[in-house]
Formats: sequence, C-alpha cells, structure tokens
Amino acid sequence: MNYSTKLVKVNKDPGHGSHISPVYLTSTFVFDDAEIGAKRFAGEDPGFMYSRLGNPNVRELEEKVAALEFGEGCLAFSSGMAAITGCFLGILQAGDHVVAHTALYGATHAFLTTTIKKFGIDVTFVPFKTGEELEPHITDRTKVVYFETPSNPTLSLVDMESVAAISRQKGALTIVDNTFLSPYLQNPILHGIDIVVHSATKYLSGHGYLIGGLVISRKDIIDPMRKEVQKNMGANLSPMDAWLLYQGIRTLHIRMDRSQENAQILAQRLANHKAVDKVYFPGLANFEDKNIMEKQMKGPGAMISFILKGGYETGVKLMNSVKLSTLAVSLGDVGTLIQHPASMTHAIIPKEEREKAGIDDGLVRFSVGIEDVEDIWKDLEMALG
Ligand code: LCS
Repeated sequence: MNYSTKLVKVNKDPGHGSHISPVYLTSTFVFDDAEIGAKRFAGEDPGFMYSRLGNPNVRELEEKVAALEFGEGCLAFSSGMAAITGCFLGILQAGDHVVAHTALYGATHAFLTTTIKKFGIDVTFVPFKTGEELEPHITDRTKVVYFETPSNPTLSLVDMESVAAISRQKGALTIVDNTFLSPYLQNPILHGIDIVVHSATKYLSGHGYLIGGLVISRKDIIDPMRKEVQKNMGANLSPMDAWLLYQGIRTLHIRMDRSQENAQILAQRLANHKAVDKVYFPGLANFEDKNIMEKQMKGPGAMISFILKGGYETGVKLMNSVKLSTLAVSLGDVGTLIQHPASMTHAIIPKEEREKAGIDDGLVRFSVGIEDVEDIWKDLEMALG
C-alpha cells in the first residue's frame, strides 16, 4: 500500500464486523478457564488479560503507527512525556551517560536536568548538528543520544544519518522526537535511528482532543519495554484515547498538506513584514539547515517561529491582539495556535539556557492550521500592525 492508503485503511472488527472498531472500554478480560489464563500470562496465548497489559484499541493503534514509522513495534503511552521518560527509564541504569541536544521541549529538558539525575544518570547537553560534532562528547558510558529534529521551537535540524552512524559505531542508541513533522513528513528509522518518539497529542491526533505518546522501534527494544516499562510503570493510553487517536491519524496526510501549504505562504509574508526581525521556517530559501532538510524531510512542516522587533513586550502585545488564532500552547491542531515560548512552553528552562538554544524572549511560535490562509494572514497582519 502507498502511504496515504496505509493511513486511511481500517481493519474489519472481528466481533460483529463493524467498519470502525468499537471502543473496548474494559479494564479486564475473561479467561474461559484457568489454563487459558495461565497461558496468556506465560505469553503462550495471544489473548488479552488486563488493559494495562494490552487492549484491542491500543493494539490496533500500535500496529498502525509501527507501520507508518517503518518500525517493528510500537508502544502507546498516556502522554508524550510518558513515552519519552519511559524510553530513558527502560533503557538506562545508574552510571550511564546521555548526550542530549540543547534545543528540546521544556519538560524533556527539565526531566533530563532534574528527575533523571536522581537515578545516577549523567546528561551532557550539546548543540550538535552532525555526527562529527557529536562524536567528541560520546564516552564509553554513553548509552543514549537524544534529540528533536526539527527542534521545539527554533526548528533547527540534526542530520540523522550521520548522528545514527557515529552513535551505532560507539554503542549508543539514538532516540529522535519526531513530533514536529509527524510520520507523514519524516521517518527517522529509515535514516538509521533506533527509536522514534511522538507526542501524539499534536499532528497525529490533529484535533486537540487528547494527550498521548508513542514509541516506535525494533522488536528487541519494544518487547522488553512493553514488559518492563508499560507493565511495571503503567502510563498507558486509555482505549478511548487510542480510538480517537486512530481516527485522527486517518486524515493526517490531508491535514498536514493543507497546514504546510498555508505555513509556506505565511512564512514568506512574515519574512517580508517590517515588524518581524527573523523567521524560522524550513521552507524559506535562506533557512540555515536547508541541506539537512533536503536529506531527510518530505516537506517543511507547518510550524513557524518568528522574532518580533521590540522583544518580549511586542510579543505579548501580538498575542493579545490576534483574534482568529488561538492563544494556547500545544501544536499540530487543525486550528491555528499561537504562543510565547519564553513565558509558556520553555519558561521552565533558565533564561541563559534558553538563549543558548536560540529561544529569544521575543520569539513567537505559530502552529499553522487548515483554515483559509487569507483569513489567518488578515488576522496576523492586523495584529502585527
Ligand atoms: N515532545 C515535543 C517536541 C513536544 O512539543 C511536547 C509537548 C512533548 C514532547 C510532550 O508531549 P505531551 O506529554 O504534552 O503529549 N509540547 C508542547 C508544546 O509545545 N506546547 O504544549 C505542549
């Protein structure tokens, strides 16, 4: 099947043959006899046992997403953060070392600077773009190399192929957060990356109605993580959210195409506007990581960040002036969202660290939706004025 067909196709429900799967809102599953129960717990019978250990809606979702990201398996979590922290806690132990990129989502950065330290794991933050820049920071204790590409919110890129090659050579696993592009526009596993994580809250769901996370990888990574992280830590996605997410995914290509088309037009207009100092958008001709983009992205995506002349105050004023765009955090919704990273999503990162990651106090993040582009622009132009 071609990609769009893979997104849309549903499996007939084995129960009553319903076109769309029913929601299996059940905490537990009945065993016909004690022997079947024992076989299921021993992994000798494929049936379900208890919804923390597996549920038909969650399984259907995991199978679809594994195929969309070209992985052998997928795990669904109750949030993007549960997926990310589950990976680290599943893979690492005391004494291990992580190299993480400096430009990360605020809570991921906070987890790596605070929570993970309590478990005796060291983290070095490095602004690498290539394997060559990463290599000097890998030690014999380095088990994981972690980054976002594009990064939140500055949209800087990392060359996945070269980073994956060096990390593999040194015995470290690579984890990439692919939230900003979704599997429709980028597939890290095809570039040699070991593990992909998503905040499914964003483009995959697309309708702003749930919080969820996904981890996609090889069987030898997913299977133990399912047993240890999901079973023992229990940050699982609910059947209802799995069902909603599955339905959202079926229109990913159409939503992403439209948002991206709108973003391309808006980024160009913003770049020519006299109130704007700088625009970060991979689709602009002067985008600094153009060569990396061409190697690994199928499109620029639909996130735009821009720095206004006048800094913090002008940024706040702009957000209070827009009427069509919604002032809210999150991203990847069908409706356009606007927010101010320095005071919102990345406020938890100290100002000095934010500046190192390129997050200016006047930076505004714009998640472009699928509305009529002229309406979005009219509103933005009015607010910029
Ligand atoms: N990774 C990235 C790149 C994110 O942007 C977020 C959330 C997460 C992981 C965490 O996912 P969650 O647990 O929220 O599902 N990003 C947000 C943002 O930029 N605004 O609000 C949340």
